[in-house]
Amino acid sequence: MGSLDSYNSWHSNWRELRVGVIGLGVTGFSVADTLAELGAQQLVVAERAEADLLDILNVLGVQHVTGEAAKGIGSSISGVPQELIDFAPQVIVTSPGVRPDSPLIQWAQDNDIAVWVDIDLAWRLRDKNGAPAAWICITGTNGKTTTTQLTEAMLLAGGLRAMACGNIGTPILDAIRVPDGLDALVVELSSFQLHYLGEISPVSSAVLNLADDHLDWHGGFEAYSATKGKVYEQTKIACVYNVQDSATESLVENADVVEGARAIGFTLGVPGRSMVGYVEEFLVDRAFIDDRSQAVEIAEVSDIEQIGVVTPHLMANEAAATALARSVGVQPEEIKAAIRGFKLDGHRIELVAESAGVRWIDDSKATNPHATAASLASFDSVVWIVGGLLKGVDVSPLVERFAKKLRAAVVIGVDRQPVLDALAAKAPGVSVFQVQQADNVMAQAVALAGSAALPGDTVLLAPAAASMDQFKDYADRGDQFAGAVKIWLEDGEANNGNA
Ligand code: UMA
Repeated sequence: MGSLDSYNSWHSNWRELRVGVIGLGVTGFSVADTLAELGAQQLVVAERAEADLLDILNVLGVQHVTGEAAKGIGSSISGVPQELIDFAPQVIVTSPGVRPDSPLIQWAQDNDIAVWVDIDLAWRLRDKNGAPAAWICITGTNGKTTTTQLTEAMLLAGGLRAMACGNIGTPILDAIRVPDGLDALVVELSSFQLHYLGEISPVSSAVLNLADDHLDWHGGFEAYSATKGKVYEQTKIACVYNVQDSATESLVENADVVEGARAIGFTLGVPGRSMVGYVEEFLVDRAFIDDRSQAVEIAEVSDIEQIGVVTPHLMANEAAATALARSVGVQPEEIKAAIRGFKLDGHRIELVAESAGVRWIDDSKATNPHATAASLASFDSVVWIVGGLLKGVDVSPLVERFAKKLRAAVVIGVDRQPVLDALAAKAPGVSVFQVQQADNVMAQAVALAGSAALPGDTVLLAPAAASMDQFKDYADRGDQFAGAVKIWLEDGEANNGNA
């Protein structure tokens, strides 16, 4: 491993390094493209790969093993392609979605081959344009993307050349390679990326909250939570934690940080010293001011209202982003301007339609029970569209907690039985409908939900599960919901007109 220490700069001699790149999705492609630019020797291994990406690799002269050949059937080590074994890489850069128990990762570990993710590579390459950008790293079970976008907006309002990247969708190596460089990277990190991550040293970092998610991948909550805590390691200025979620504070306490780094809390309540929080209708900072017996006003809740439904988790995300932005010197009025101009992405408690006293809300982004809980808590009487890939998470506590709010539940998804069992056990009085056919899932779900809803109800798509069993991704699930709602309402009006 020692020999890898010399690869610590964009300007190192990468030509001598042999790298195995695993996966050819968003991450794998950015890694291969970067390594080609650096002149490193590389072999890309990916079970699934899009033809146009392979065409580009061919143009770049990058070797690759894909499809069936990538499965390593019949090679000297089962599951590892012979080409990779023969290539004898010094380091593997894996895509985050590759499971740690996969044969390739096991083989690398058994043979003392270092395993990096793109974030490790990016850290080593951060001096491409001279002085490296400040890294602000954000993780948590929910709210990562919104908080990352908010932080980016606040930094931009503060005049910093900032870019959101990482799990949010723009691979970090694209941010590293922005011509002329950046002042700050706002890096959303998933638990998968953190699992593989080695040592980096962010300026500031945050764990927004911790709840069950991806338990099958990590092998349990303890491992998942410890993985999230890695984000605080070697932080230089501010470790931002959630005052209402003490597990996040414990992660800060257990982290090895750079001397002088401070623990900064964010809260929905009145902030203590070294916290950002709310006093009546004001978002205030009691952390980054000279006299911490005072508080400085950042914004009013009415500024947040223009973004959309003011849910507790949106307020929490605002407070967390404010703490991160303040930690790098963004001024209160700049933060306020960023909040006032901010737009949420789609599929996050998005009002799709309102008709006959029924609100139709798309929260397809709620892919785990924690996110769905935030959603269910925001409405009174709900027809709930639920289900999908559960990822090893138990939905019973969620059903139990919100049973009283449910008018009805419409169950979608392939993993249907655990959801049906939870509803039967924890919400016995609630009408439950199942989408039976595998095609046109959302049209059926919307029709069932629409028939069950009464004036004053909210039909809420907040599935507490991932979408890939029946949809392309959560965005596709949300788009199909919105489309089906439109058609169902139009048909309903047509039918009423005919009557
Ligand atoms: N592959 C294999 N074997 C495997 C798994 C994957 O060969 O066992 C290969 C396939 O060739 C496939 C490629 O790896 O083409 C896909 O890699 P990936 O699943 O790691 O996905 P990427 O396209 O590289 O996207 C990843 C993140 N995806 C995951 O972690 C699953 C994206 O987050 C992220 O935006 C992107 O890197 C850039 O950093 C998405 C996500 O769903 C949005 N994240 C999860 C979440 O937020 O809950 C963690």
